[in-house]
Amino acid sequence: MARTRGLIRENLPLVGLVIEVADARAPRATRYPGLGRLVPGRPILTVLAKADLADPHLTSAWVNYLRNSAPAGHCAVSFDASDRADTREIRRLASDLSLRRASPAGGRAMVVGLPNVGKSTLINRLVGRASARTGDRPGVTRGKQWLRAGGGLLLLDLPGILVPGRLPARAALILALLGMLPPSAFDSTEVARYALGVLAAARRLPEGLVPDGSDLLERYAVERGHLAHGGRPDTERAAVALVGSFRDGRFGRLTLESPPSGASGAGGREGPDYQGANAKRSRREEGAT
Ligand SMILES: Nc1nc2c(ncn2[C@@H]2O[C@H](COP(=O)(O)OP(=O)(O)OP(=O)(O)O)[C@@H](O)[C@H]2O)c(=O)[nH]1
Ligand SMILES: [Mg+2]
Repeated sequence: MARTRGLIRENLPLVGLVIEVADARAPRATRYPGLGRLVPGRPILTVLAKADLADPHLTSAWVNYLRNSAPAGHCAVSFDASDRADTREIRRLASDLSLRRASPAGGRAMVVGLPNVGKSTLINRLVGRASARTGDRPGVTRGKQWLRAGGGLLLLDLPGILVPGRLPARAALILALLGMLPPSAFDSTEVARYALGVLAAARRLPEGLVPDGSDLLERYAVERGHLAHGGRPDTERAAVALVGSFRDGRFGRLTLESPPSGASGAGGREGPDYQGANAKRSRREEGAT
């Protein structure tokens, strides 16, 4: 959304800190790539939200990686909206970092990130009540809104920013799977097939579904009773159901991307980057990364 980039530029002089929200399940694909250039001269606190849905070991590895690789003065932290200790820690960090700037920008922070990543939810936790509207679809916040978070902290809630241009195929699949793209922007059967590839690699396929080379989505549709006329598997309906279950964490805590190798993680564990069914094509389309 070009309009959100305009709002960020316009309001930058008013804040001492930028709080960047990304999804702990895919901290690479869900960060806005040009953020540093968009907010020059401001520290960035990267918050890996929805940590309750992500693999905790990989979340620690990502936080370590981001802390070690970020420019001085920046910071990274994970966030589970149901964990009060996480909220307290972010409130403390945000106050400290934003107050490094003199008033009036000191003590003020803007919260930025892709649509549906959890910006307004984070703000509501920091504020201590449901002041900003939230919802499980992209595009809930439409205008800007300042909210007082206590401890002298003032927060700016903004609509989501969209990555400009065409996304690499794998990033698009991840964003679609995590609910950060409007349903009109992707083919749900393609996204469901990617999700099934992830679940197969993680050995988390729904019970009764064995990866034997045949079409997993068709068999999932049959198993779940998603049938069209004539008893054919209704892969569209099955795909929507599967993607919904994945987003709700019903297949367990899963992270889709690991930090670059060599990054120190808790316990030294590195998870696979799930390439899903489109592995070869995606890598080719993304080019050397
Ligand atoms: N499980 C879980 N869900 C979360 C968490 N944080 C946010 N959500 C859910 O994610 C969805 C999106 O949250 P919002 O706070 O509305 O996201 P947003 O970034 O403000 O979205 P837009 O305003 O549409 O750009 C909502 O359904 C939230 O309940 C979290 O820590 N854990
Ligand atoms: Mg919002």
